[in-house]
Amino acid sequence: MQQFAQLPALKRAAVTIIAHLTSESNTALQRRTFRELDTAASGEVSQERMENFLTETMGLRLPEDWSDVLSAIRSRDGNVTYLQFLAATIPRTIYKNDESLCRMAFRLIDTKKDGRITAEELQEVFISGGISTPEVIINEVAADGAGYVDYEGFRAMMLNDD
Ligand SMILES: [Ca+2]
Repeated sequence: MQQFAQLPALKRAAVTIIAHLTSESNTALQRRTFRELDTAASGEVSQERMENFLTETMGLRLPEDWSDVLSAIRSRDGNVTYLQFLAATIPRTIYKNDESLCRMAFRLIDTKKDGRITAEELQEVFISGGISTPEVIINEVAADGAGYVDYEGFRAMMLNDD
């Protein structure tokens, strides 16, 4: 989860899409963990519940940048949904080893189907997520001054471990 918060925003968005697309057999452990967390079966868990689970049940120490981690995965009301949890905990090998998932995610964001993801498209696709700085997000990944991310750049971003 700590690593998830440090990913470029475009990659976090792509991983969230991939978490949606990947088969359930790939995410059985995550599903089980979330079910343990979500005792009310409401599909989301509170920040407090998440913290208690990690520290008391799992015996972990919260990372120093825990507030960054949380702001990367929680929704506006402060809760963490299953999809957000899944995106933050999905093993990288799932999309590293299965390029078709990367292609699907790229195509979903490239709404004009011209092989380039632009700030405008990012805004369109994630309008509900309230992306306020699509240009910044694109330029974080795009080649200098290009203003878009092509599939090659997208794939490289997904394979990059930073
Ligand atoms: Ca496009």
